[in-house]
Amino acid sequence: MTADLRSVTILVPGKLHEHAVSRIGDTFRLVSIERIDPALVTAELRDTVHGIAASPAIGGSFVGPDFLRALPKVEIVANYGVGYDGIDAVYAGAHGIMVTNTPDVLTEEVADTTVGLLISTIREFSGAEGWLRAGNWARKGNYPVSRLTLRGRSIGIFGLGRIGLAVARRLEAFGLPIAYHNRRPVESVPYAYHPTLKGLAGAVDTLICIAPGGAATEKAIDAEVLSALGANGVLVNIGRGSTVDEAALAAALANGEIAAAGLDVFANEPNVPQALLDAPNTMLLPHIGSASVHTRRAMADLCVDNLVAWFSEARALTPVPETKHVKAK
Ligand code: NAP
Ligand code: 8YV
Repeated sequence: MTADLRSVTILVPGKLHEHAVSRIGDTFRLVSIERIDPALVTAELRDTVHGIAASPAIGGSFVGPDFLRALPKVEIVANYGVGYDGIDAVYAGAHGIMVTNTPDVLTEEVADTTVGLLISTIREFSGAEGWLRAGNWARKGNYPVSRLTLRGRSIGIFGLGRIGLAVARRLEAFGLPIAYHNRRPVESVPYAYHPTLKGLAGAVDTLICIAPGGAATEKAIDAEVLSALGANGVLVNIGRGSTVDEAALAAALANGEIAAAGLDVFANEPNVPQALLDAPNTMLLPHIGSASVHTRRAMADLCVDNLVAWFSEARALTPVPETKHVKAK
């Protein structure tokens, strides 16, 4: 690597994938602090840090105006993850700071996880395995047949983007009809578009959320949407926990207003509300959508490749839309 990059200081606040940390250390001057917190920014960091690599989705921390103001020389924030709701990208874009994320390299993995979560939720794989491991198969006989089936279901996708489309293609191959809701219809897809989320929920019995988090989708899946989904309804959320009103969801499950839910993401990770832990007919996963060695390494590489491209070629490989206009200094 060139001597130039060695003199560029990159801050890693909090935990980051070890391959990303190792590549940053081999390529740049790496500094770290315990968490994303402006109070931890020293005068030395203030004067020297030109880039940040972070995974703000973990632990609910946020790269916001306070943190960016504390680091006035920062030119780029490289997010480890495609969802960048942990960064104030609008503020960054307005202040000449590039934000990058890690799209595409995780799309197929997350789509695979979504389909696995959907089937496990409906066919109760977790409960059935627990039955076997507890010795109930030999002692009591067969695990009860599942109340629910994927057969005959109609799928609604909230967020037909890169991952949503990969999920749709998989489920199309399962012989299931697909509809979706985005702010805008997607051209050249054969799926039915619904201009409102409630309209989509009312038209299907299986709602899969793979929309981004943030203010625009905050608690979008609320009591009304769940009621529209109906008593045979299944919700799968692999997008962001903030998109679901978790109290309303727990109540809907407890009261039988919907039939089941499969959740990979939660509003306040890693804390899962007791009401959801207690709710019947749920499959709960600890945010593992992209979590294979293969895919996490590809995400780490793309996160660091963005920093390398920025500081050696004055361009970002995968800028987020809010900062596409930002030019290197
Ligand atoms: P993407 O290609 O940008 O797709 C996002 C889709 O959501 C777009 O179709 C967009 O369409 C729609 N959308 C955005 N805001 C909306 C709103 N306010 N109302 C309705 N629709 C909206 O992103 P992606 O790569 O598929 O990733 C999607 C999300 O998945 C990420 O942001 C992240 O939160 C989540 N994710 C989770 C995991 C996990 O491990 N569980 C892993 C990866 C990603 P319009 O712009 O037309 O509205
Ligand atoms: C990551 C994700 O695990 O890419 C995303 O948006 O939610 C996951 O792939 C997460 O961002 C890593 O912190």
